[in-house]
Amino acid sequence: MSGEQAITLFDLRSTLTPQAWSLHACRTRFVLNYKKLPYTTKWVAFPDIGETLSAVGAPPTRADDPKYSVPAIIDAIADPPVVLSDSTVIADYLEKTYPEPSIYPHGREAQMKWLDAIMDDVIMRMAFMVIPTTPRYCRKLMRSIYQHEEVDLRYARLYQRIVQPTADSVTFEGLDVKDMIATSPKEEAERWQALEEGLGRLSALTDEIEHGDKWLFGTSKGPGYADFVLATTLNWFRWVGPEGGWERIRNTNGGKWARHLDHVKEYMEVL
Ligand SMILES: N[C@@H](CCC(=O)N[C@@H](CS)C(=O)NCC(=O)O)C(=O)O
Repeated sequence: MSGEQAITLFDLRSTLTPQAWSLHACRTRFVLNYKKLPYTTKWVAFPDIGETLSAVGAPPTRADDPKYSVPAIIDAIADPPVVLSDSTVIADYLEKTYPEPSIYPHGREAQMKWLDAIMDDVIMRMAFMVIPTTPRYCRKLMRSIYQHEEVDLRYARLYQRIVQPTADSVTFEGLDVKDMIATSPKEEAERWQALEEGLGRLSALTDEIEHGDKWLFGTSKGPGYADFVLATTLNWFRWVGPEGGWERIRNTNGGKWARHLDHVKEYMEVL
């Protein structure tokens, strides 16, 4: 299949190997890999997301600035090509257009309900540890990409809300990032406890699902979309979360989370 008949996935550029780490874009990559769709990744630096995506006609994902986010895709297999953004919109489109194998075993509604549980029990709890540490990490990454002053300034302006986490305007999912930074060992311990409780609750939820031996939200035939969302979440924590954080949780709940990341490896190729 020629390059023109492939899908382009817009993802965040980084100095990691492989580069992929975006919580949301990795969801799309899992779906593309699982459905064996031909694709290439276009790596976009965080400050260039808006300019790059508006230029290709990707729909904005937010009403207010910053209006654009990754993932976005251009499906050039379709005629005319289809340009989309937002991980859930893209997942629905890929499922409808390329139905086999399905990412929605147990039905879309069930997968979305489990996605909400992952959000409440894991993402929001991890966010208190990842978001406050990511700015430092992003800045280091970006400095190594951008050398000259002009771009560094541009980056600083665009990233104000995350590179200066003490600024009043910094929010994540409606939370002020400065309130997310633990200010005492007691608070730090409470964050860990909240995450461990959340993981415990999610673990109990997965035990209620008839999912076969391998997948937590799928069937004996294959994974479900929530398996991919959980995997991107665990990887996010592992790659850009607090130092030693993954080691602390990987073997909780009977080693379920470490096993899960082993299982998804086959769909983690970065093309
Ligand atoms: N609702 C969107 C959210 C995507 C999102 O927040 N992506 C982040 C990277 S993980 C992003 O591009 N952020 C750019 C920004 O906030 O300026 C989705 O599900 O795709």
